[in-house]
Amino acid sequence: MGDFLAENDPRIGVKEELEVREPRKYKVLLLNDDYTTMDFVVEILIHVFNKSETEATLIMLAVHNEGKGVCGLYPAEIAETKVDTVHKLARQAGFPLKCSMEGE
Ligand code: NFA
Repeated sequence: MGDFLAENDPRIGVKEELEVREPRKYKVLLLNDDYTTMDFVVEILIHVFNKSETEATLIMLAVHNEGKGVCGLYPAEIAETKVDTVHKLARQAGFPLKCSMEGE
């Protein structure tokens, strides 16, 4: 009972090694439609997805031309909240804009 160094003393406790891992990320997508205005989509990309006006315009045009486009990669709960926020803002503005998420 005499000669343990404090930092290694098994009587004090084992130092646990907990691996820290990145959470799984999900793509959040915007879908094209014929009614939502280009300006509204750009505003969504700036305010919900934190894009610059230039980036927002490029993503909006990609969605317009290709049918869908990636707005960002987020952990599940954040991705779900972004999808809900887009649908709520679109509904309030009277646009049918759709947003979805897709696994990595
Ligand atoms: N296609 C829409 C228009 O021509 C613009 C749009 C872009 C809508 C991206 C939805 C997503 N007004």
